Amino acid sequence: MILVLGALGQLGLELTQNLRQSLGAQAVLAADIRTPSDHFLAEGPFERVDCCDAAALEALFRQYPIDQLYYLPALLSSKAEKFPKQTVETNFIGLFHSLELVRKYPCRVFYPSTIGVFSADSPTLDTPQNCMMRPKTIYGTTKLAGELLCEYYHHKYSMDIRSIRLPGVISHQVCPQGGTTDYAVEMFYAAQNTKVYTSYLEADTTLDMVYIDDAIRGILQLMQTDRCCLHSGVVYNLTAMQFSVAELHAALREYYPDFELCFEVDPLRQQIANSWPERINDLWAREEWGWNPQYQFKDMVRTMLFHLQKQTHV
Ligand code: AKB
Repeated sequence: MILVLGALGQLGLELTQNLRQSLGAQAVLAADIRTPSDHFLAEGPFERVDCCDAAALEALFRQYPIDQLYYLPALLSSKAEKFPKQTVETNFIGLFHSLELVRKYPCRVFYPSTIGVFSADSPTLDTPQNCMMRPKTIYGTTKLAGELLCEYYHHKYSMDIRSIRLPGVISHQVCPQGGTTDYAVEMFYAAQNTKVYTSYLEADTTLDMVYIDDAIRGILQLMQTDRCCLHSGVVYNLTAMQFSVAELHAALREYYPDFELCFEVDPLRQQIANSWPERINDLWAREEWGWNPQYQFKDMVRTMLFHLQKQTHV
């Protein structure tokens, strides 16, 4: 059975749905600290659990025959700055408890990392897998520490742990919350509804992004790869597209010509964005497990608008 911790988040919801479609609803145990909708509850097994509660997590491992764990709970970059203690607990301590349990109840583990592990000291373009990484945010710090913890358990106890450094994820089912790349999703909703968006990032800020379907496909592809092909070890850079705030606005104006963009730059989020790379190098993911995104910028814009229009007409 697969355990998805953090199943109600932006990645968790779509990952759970995707796994349930291919393996059957009963094969995937969704868990989250939040309360699910009745609709979600009806779709398959769910347990309410705090990822920082080691005893509650152990009860799940005792009760269910778990052979894969997706550890998805996280506070994202900008919210993390406001809640550093909760960030350390969720992004790192919960992971530590989970890895300790996996020593006892062996299973394959996925841990999402982020482009936030890089910093202003890292190369901005073509950022290699291994380079100078000195994040100045609590988000980047906990995620980099999480990566190192995964590598430690992998090397020390031969545990099968896999991780991807995700860029901003663009999706339409669950809005991301508390991130720096969230503006991209917010802008789609604004283009469709209010026809005006006030950006907290400057017009020329360019960041790495991926469309949700590609992100989920990548995660599942990595999890299904034979361990012997993963020469680099545990963590992989991944990217699909790069665009600036102004470029997304221009693309949306092709569909909504009266869509306006204003600015009220948030110094905190701008500083975070400035410290992240514009395009990371994901050659190892392409070579070792066949990463190949299907959505480029224009495909992503078209697909997002298609889904959002469908939601409006339901
Ligand atoms: C964030 O903006 O904090 C996240 C991320 C890139 O890790 N979306």
